[in-house]
Amino acid sequence: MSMQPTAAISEYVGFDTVSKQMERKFLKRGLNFNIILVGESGMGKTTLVNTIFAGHLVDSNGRKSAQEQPRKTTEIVPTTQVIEENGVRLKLSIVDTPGFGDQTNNEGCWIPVIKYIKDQHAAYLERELKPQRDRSINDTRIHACLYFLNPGSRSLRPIDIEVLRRLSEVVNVIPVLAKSDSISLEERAAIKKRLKEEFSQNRINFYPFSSDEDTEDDVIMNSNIKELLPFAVVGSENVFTENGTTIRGRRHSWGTVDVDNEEHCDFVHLRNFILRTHMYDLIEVTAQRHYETFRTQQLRQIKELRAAQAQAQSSAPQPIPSIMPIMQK
Ligand SMILES: Nc1nc2c(ncn2[C@@H]2O[C@H](COP(=O)(O)OP(=O)(O)OP(=O)(O)O)[C@@H](O)[C@H]2O)c(=O)[nH]1
Ligand SMILES: [Mg+2]
Repeated sequence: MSMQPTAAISEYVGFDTVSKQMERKFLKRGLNFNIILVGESGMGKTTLVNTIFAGHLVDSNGRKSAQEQPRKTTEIVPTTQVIEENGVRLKLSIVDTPGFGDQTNNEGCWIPVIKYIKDQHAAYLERELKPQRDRSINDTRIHACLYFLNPGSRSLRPIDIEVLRRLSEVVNVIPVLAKSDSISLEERAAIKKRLKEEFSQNRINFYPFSSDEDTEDDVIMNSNIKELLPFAVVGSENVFTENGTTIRGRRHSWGTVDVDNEEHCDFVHLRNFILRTHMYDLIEVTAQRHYETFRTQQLRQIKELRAAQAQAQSSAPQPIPSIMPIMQK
């Protein structure tokens, strides 16, 4: 009996499908993405976030329609909702904070915000250290912090410097120049330039950070982003028709600002940056840089505390235990 000639054996073994396999798992699990809004009162924080996620959100004050004006935010309120686009599930949390920087004494006004961010890290660490860990931990760590700068100040105020420094140590900060329709294009360019100089003079290091893993494309993309900072934004939930086209914008006596028009403001750039180009990186950098720093500090402190306790116990006379450590039931 003669053997059939074998067809050429393919060298393809198929591990390249791992990306599809990962995608399926990933889609099934969904994704947590958490944003915090920080800045002076009335700077349009609530409005901007409603503009970014237009139509997907019911805001923290329980407003259902965009026609109602946003109310003053008075406490740190996380709102979570699951939104879905083409089969991708996003569990989105927006943490709105009351405006600050408008009181005569702003000392310590950032404390609740920093505490909120660190509390989420602590909660994650606690769950991660549990002997029986949950298979997936509900991630409440903040992945991006939108910091609203008042266009009327024209430069960084001492309070901005203080808060930005502290925030950028614990979270990915994205600075925005709020209500950009209130200043002319020339003023906007001048203020942006000035703020950029002040960021660097005060060594405020914003996301995106450079990394060894960056490809040439990443380097170019990130330097374009840095060039745009702070994003000059306009927020609006009002949709109207003008000359036959539907516009989301703000009407002024001198004309209409279309938030989705790149010539009018950087809103589209900001939205694309957060959602379309950098969302996954924001999540990764939070875990690998900010959370890791927190985790290392905490574990070191626990170790030092234990060493100090052990030392105190060995030098002090041992007390006679009054009860047996394990009680019989
Ligand atoms: N001109 C202009 N007005 C805006 C813009 N964004 C919001 N506003 C208006 O500014 C007012 C305050 O907006 P909010 O979104 O409530 O501001 P906030 O920062 O959330 O304020 P607090 O919750 O008090 O901290 C509202 O009347 C908005 O319609 C903008 O980009 N340009
Ligand atoms: Mg608000």
